[in-house]
Amino acid sequence: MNFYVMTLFPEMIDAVMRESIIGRAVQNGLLSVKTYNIRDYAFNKHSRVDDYPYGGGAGMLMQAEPVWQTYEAICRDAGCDALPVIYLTPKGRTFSQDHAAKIARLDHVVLLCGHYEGIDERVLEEIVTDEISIGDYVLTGGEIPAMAVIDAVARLIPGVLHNDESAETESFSNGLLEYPQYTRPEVWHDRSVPEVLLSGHHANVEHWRHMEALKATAVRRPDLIDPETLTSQELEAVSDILKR
Ligand code: 6GU
Repeated sequence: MNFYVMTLFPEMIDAVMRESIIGRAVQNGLLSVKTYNIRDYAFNKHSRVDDYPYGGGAGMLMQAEPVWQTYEAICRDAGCDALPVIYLTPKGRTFSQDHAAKIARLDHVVLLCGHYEGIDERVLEEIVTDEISIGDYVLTGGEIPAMAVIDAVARLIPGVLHNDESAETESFSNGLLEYPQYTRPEVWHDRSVPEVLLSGHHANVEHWRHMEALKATAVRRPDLIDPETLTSQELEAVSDILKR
């Protein structure tokens, strides 16, 4: 899996991608994250990449040509005629686990980080294949969203997570939020670990975890639950919560 990030702040991405699980995966050759500074592809001697919007208004826009030249350089490096380009913008579709899974199947993907008030629409029309937002709030640029996308996709690539970090059992992989977890000591601040977890009865533990996950989801994210798909026992456990 090869990520190519078009940005005005490559150091931001490079620094984060060296750390932790993603850093280890890059070291192990399971993924690559290559940053391209759009300013390096400015076509004027002052390395300017922004200009005033036609029609007036506040703020500056990123010009089309440096973005285009950066994209062309990436295509040359990747040895491809064209590449999928995801533009990180608050106008995009909200990023989800499904979206991450689809991206994880690609060999190459370009992430375009906007800054200023936006990017000249014409280069977006020519190169962008998908637009992603990471939520309904506005950030100063697309770098943090790009890193969120890389992180969510990377952990789905086989080998990136070790067995004890498995992607399987966590929030969203089964459409539910995570069940509560406990480690030693057995009693802390007068709070005991739920009895069933000490029982050694694997099936009971699994059942308890499933019901806790379902209840947590009903309380926090009822929008993730379709009551039609629940068994009568599940429905009984959450119907009061869902009615609230
Ligand atoms: Cl992708 N970009 C910016 N600038 N702000 C955001 C965002 C993206 N997603 C949520 N807020």
